[in-house]
Amino acid sequence: MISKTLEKELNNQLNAELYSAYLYLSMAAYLSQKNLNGFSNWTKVQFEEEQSHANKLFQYILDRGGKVELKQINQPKSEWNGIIDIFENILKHEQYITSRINELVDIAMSEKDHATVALMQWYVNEQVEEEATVSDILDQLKLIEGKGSGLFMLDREAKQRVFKPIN
Ligand code: OFO
Repeated sequence: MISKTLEKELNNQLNAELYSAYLYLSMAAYLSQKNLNGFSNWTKVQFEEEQSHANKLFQYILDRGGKVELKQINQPKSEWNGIIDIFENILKHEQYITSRINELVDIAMSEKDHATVALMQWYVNEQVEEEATVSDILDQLKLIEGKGSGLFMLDREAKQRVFKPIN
């Protein structure tokens, strides 16, 4: 059984992951409208990843005898100022998610809830990977000033991304 505090925080994180999914889906639509179909694919794959992050929490709360409470998902933005703005926003968002995950680890540790600490460790590692990937893409986009043949190449590369189910 998880504590009421952790149950609430895990439900909040479930909501945050669903919001992340929603945000990436909104970005996928915007990028498709801008004919950046590779990056649209990239954010659409991220949308799927975020859903799987949410699902992992959903299952964990249930496995620990907790109650899943689905809250309202905030409306994401639908307009950005081009591809660099998109990736700057992604990086900022993922840094925010990382800070939330770290807080959850702190709470789980203070409660000596080892199972939740172990679960959250998976998210800690995932955030390191996400932030690194997004920083790399952002650096490359800045290098080519988000335009021209460089953008065409990066967009083509982004089209190769495929969703890999997590365990
Ligand atoms: Fe769930 O990792 Fe991004 O937000």
